[in-house]
Amino acid sequence: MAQRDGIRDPWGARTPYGPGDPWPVRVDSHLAEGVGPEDVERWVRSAAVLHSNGDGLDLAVAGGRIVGVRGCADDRVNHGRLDPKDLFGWQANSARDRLTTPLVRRHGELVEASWAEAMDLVVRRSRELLEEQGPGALGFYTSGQLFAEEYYTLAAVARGGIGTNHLDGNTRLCTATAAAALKETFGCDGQPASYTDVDHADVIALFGHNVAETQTVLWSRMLDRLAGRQPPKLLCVDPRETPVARAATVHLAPLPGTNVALMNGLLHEIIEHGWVDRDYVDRHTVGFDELAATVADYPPERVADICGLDAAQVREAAQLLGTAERLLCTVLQGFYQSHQAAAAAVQVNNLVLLRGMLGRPGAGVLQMNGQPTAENTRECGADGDLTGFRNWANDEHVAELAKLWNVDVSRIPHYGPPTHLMQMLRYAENGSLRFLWVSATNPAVSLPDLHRIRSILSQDRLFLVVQDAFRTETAELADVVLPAAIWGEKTGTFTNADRTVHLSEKAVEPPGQARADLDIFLDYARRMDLRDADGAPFPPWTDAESAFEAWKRASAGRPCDYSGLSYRKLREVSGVQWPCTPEHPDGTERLYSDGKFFADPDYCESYGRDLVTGAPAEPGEYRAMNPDGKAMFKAAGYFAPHETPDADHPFFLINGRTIHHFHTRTKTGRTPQLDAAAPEVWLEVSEKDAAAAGLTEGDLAEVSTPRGAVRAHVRLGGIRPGVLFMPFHYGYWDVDHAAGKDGDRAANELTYTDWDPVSKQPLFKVAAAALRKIGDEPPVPLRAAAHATVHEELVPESSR
Ligand SMILES: Nc1nc2c(c(=O)[nH]1)N[C@H]1C(S)=C(S)[C@@H](COP(=O)(O)OP(=O)(O)OC[C@H]3O[C@@H](n4cnc5c(=O)[nH]c(N)nc54)[C@H](O)[C@@H]3O)O[C@H]1N2
Ligand SMILES: Nc1nc2c(c(=O)[nH]1)N[C@H]1C(S)=C(S)[C@@H](COP(=O)(O)OP(=O)(O)OC[C@H]3O[C@@H](n4cnc5c(=O)[nH]c(N)nc54)[C@H](O)[C@@H]3O)O[C@H]1N2
Ligand SMILES: [Mo]
Repeated sequence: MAQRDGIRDPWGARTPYGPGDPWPVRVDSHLAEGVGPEDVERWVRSAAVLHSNGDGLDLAVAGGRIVGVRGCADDRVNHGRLDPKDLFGWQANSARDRLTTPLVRRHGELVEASWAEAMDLVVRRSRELLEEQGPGALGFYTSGQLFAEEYYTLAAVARGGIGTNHLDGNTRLCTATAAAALKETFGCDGQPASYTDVDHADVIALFGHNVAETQTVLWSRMLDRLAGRQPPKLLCVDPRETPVARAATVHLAPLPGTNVALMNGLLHEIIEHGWVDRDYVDRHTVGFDELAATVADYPPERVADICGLDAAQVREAAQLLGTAERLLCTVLQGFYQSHQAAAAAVQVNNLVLLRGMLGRPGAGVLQMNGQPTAENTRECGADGDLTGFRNWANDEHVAELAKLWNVDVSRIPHYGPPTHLMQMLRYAENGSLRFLWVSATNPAVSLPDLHRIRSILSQDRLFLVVQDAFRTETAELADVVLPAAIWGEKTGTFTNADRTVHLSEKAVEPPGQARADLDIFLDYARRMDLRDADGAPFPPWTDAESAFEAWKRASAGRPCDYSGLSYRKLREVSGVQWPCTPEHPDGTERLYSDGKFFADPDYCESYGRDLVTGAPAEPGEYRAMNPDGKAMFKAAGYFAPHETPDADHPFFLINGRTIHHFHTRTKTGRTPQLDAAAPEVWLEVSEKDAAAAGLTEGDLAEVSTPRGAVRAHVRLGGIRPGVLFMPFHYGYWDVDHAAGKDGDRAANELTYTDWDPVSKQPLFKVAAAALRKIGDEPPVPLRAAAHATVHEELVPESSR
């Protein structure tokens, strides 16, 4: 078992393979300094928690502590490999500043309290508000990082117990657009393709997806194909020169916010050249004529003009897509968080439908997830849909859920779609929402327009409960802070971006009085005395395994069917893809291989929305449009973003991730190797723009938008001129507050309050900004070895 230096060598050694061959095993591991394999007392099964890839791993335990990790050779996702964050990030579990007791606010200060005191406050405020204002005064904002059992419990508590419609996850910021795009095209959420499609594809197209830094093990799989015989060709669509762009056969760097125009141009060419699988389209889809009519207006010249590209590049990309035999497409935040998010993501679905690239090896679409358990938030109904991908607008689905929970159907709010987060914040801002319980997310850094977010969350009239493992920027604003056990300290299941379910087992005790989120939610339900229609305690389950059994029943017969799974089975097999039923006990590799969809009017999760206005379709309209439950082409014209560069703010500002950090760095900032690799925020500027602003590498610059100004050191290159990029990871927990630096470090000081009309996902990646040099300090050397290995790594010749 070799130790791997994931900083110096982010993707590890190549293990080349050819199309259709099995991806070779390569086991990565890292043990704490001074710990050898012989010192490990137990290996405990889990999977990676710092992205959505779902890499199977074992936690090494010695002396009651986690002392390392090892990839699982037999796991279907990673074949033993681990990502740099996973090799080191487990050290954050034993950070000295973990929360170990509840905190309550007294005379303006957060002070330690017992669980009984803290929960009494939470329950008292809940009851007062229920009595005074009703359930609509209470809101719950959860995560994409808990376990399925925990989301299912929270959904039952909020919708079936309290009866509020205000429950959403931070998946709203993350994969609401993935879910929306799948619902628009296939009538239901659920990932069509499988990671194994990488093994077979001859063209892989990545749309706004920097897989090399955000799902490094999946990128290793792609690199291994690129290094083997008959390598696939890559298309990369990203305004930056990411490692993916450098490996690509064709790299399109469109202006930010122009994805719909570009996609329409590509579809135009596909139709124009007859690269359409007519038989597939005729048999399995509706809506082709409308799509063809819309994209007819997007010839390559017009598209090139809108996107800032050459028409020849658009043609070249279209040819690559149009002549592929096994085309795999992936989509992520460059589409989901940009302008016309859902409309753009849907066009990628349209591409695979046009080409008949679905349900067979190497062909398909991965509308990616980001967080480790975002899929579960969606399935369990802890976001904008009802449990089990049920349709809130279908009375029979609501009745089915009421029966399952044995509660009156009127208890489950379904007068309109579940309230999305940005709307919940608006209710808090205007005072109708008075109680907000935030679990496993850090909105004071991760939401757009932070000045506004801080002012909403710090209002006196809002009772804010924060359930976290650390004293985050959000916890600082809370009335009650509840200390949570995290991954490695509790048991539960989680599902990755290609529907693979893993069991993550408790390896060590949580610190101090920290408790599993599941236990906290159930404790709240008992203290609130929530009951079902027969007066029995609700929810009736009591621990992780009984919650899982209940969730299996809730999922049975729905697309995300877990009924064939059990903890026992997940202990035997490292990763099983849903649907997994008694009839299909090994799970399901690809959806829709039989050309049948979850889109039947009586079964679908959603009746769809207008791609431009977001207006929901009526059940009757849907039935008339798609009576037989086929896949649906949906078209959208391009229109300009709401904020574009002008004389005062001449740049497009985008933001996103770097390989070494996870989100607001509560874990990776407390991991020595990762923190040292990327200790401070930076700004990526093209050489041309830097020269014009009198900036060189390492200079301190200020980037400003109408919302705020942030200071960062300049990194030159890697981005198209006119565009600036900043990582969004850096907040304020590790800056010296006395120095008065609050408000000038987080990228979200600069973003604005706006969201996609269809998915309601905030538009993080759209802003117009100004840039200037500040101070006369000598430049700070930034090109750390770690940065260089990621951004200057040579790419195999074969892939060019
Ligand atoms: N290292 C690391 N890995 C992670 C995470 C992390 O925090 N750190 N987080 C996980 C999570 S929750 C998520 S959601 C995923 C996100 O994974 P990705 O989506 O791959 O990451 P991002 O960096 O947010 O955005 C991807 C790319 O979108 C490009 N982009 C910006 N605007 C546009 C546009 O208008 N059009 C196009 N075509 N591209 C654009 C950016 O240049 C960027 O390279 O990563 C997961 N993995
Ligand atoms: N500008 C900009 N903003 C963005 C994005 C972007 O690309 N650009 N991306 C968006 C996306 S895709 C995402 S996913 C969000 C992420 O945004 P957040 O969800 O705010 O990010 P995290 O830092 O992961 O916050 C998770 C919190 O949960 C805690 N935690 C971890 N495990 C557990 C647990 O088991 N129980 C409990 N109770 N707590 C736990 C962690 O300590 C941490 O404080 O950011 C969004 N914001
Ligand atoms: Mo995300």
